[in-house]
Amino acid sequence: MKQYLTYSEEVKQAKAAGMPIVALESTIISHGMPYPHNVKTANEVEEIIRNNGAVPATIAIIDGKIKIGLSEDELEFLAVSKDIEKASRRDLPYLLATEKHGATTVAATMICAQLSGIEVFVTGGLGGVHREAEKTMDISADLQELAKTNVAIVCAGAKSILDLGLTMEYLETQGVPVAGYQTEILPAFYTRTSPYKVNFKINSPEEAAKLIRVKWDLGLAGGVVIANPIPEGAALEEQYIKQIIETALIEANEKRIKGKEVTPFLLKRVKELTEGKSLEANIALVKNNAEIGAQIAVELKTQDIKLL
Ligand code: PSU
Ligand code: MN
Repeated sequence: MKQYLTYSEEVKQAKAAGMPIVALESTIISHGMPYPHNVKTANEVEEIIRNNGAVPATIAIIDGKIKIGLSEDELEFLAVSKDIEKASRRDLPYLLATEKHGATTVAATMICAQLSGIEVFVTGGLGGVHREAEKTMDISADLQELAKTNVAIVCAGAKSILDLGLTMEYLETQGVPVAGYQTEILPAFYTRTSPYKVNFKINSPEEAAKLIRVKWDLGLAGGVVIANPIPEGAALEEQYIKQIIETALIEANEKRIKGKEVTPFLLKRVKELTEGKSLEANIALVKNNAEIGAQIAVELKTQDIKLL
C-alpha cells in the first residue's frame, strides 16, 4: 500500500503530531470550476481549514501516485492541465498502473482519505441518483462509497440536477445517515432548502463528531453525510435555478451526454446560463463547508483525547 501514497510535508507533520486533518477532493478543481477560480478557491479553502485549527489535505493522483496534500504548483497543475482524468473508484487502479494523472471524485477521495487515516472530508456537493436513473442506471459511485468507506463528508447537500428523493432513498437503503447542520431540511446546493427532510438535525461540531464516532465505534462501516446549507446571502432563488437546471438537463439529453461526462457538463452549462452566479454560489458554499468541516475534525480529536 505505502508505495502508492505520497504525503505533502505539511500533512506528514500533521499526522506525526496527531493533528486534525481534513481531506479535500480535486474533481471540483479540474472538472467542477473554470480556471482561475478553481485554483484560487482551492487555496482559499485550504487556508480556511488552517484558520479553523485543522490541516488541509487536497487529494489527487499525479504521475500515478496518490498525493495526500498538494503543493501550490501541484494545485496549479490540476487547475490548468487538460490532461487530468476524472477519477472515481473504478479509475484508481488504471491511473496508478499507467502512471497517469487523476482528479479524485467524492468516492475516490474517500478511498484515499481512508487509506491515509483521514476521517473528515469537505466538498461542495455529493454525486447521487440522476433523474431518470430508472432508464439510464446513472447512479454516482459516491453513494456506494458512502455505504462502505469510513469517512464523514461535509457538503451542501446534493444538486437538483439529481433526483434528490431517490438519492435519499438510496442512502437510507445503504444505512448512511444524512444529518442536517442546524437544519431539518435537506439543502439542495444552490438553495438552503428542498422538498426533502434530512434524517437528523445536529446543532454543532460537537454533535456531529459524536454521531460520527458512535457510528464507527459500533462497527458500522460507511460514511456520514453532514449537510450544511449554503450561507443565506449566497443562495440562489429557487425558481430561477430550477428553470436553469431544467434547461441544462434537456440539453444534456439532446447532446446524448453519458457516463462521467454528465455532471461536469451540467455544472458548466448551469454556470453559463446563470452568467457565473452558480459559480459564486458554489465557491461560497465550499468555503462555508470548510469552516464547519475543520471544526468537526478538531472536535473528533478533542473527544478522542478526553477518552484517553
Ligand atoms: N458536484 C459539484 N461539483 C463537483 C462534483 C459534484 O457540485 O465537482 C463532482 C464530485 O467530485 C462528485 C462527482 O464526486 O462530481 C460526481 O460525479 P458522478 O456523478 O459522475 O459520479
Ligand atoms: Mn454518473
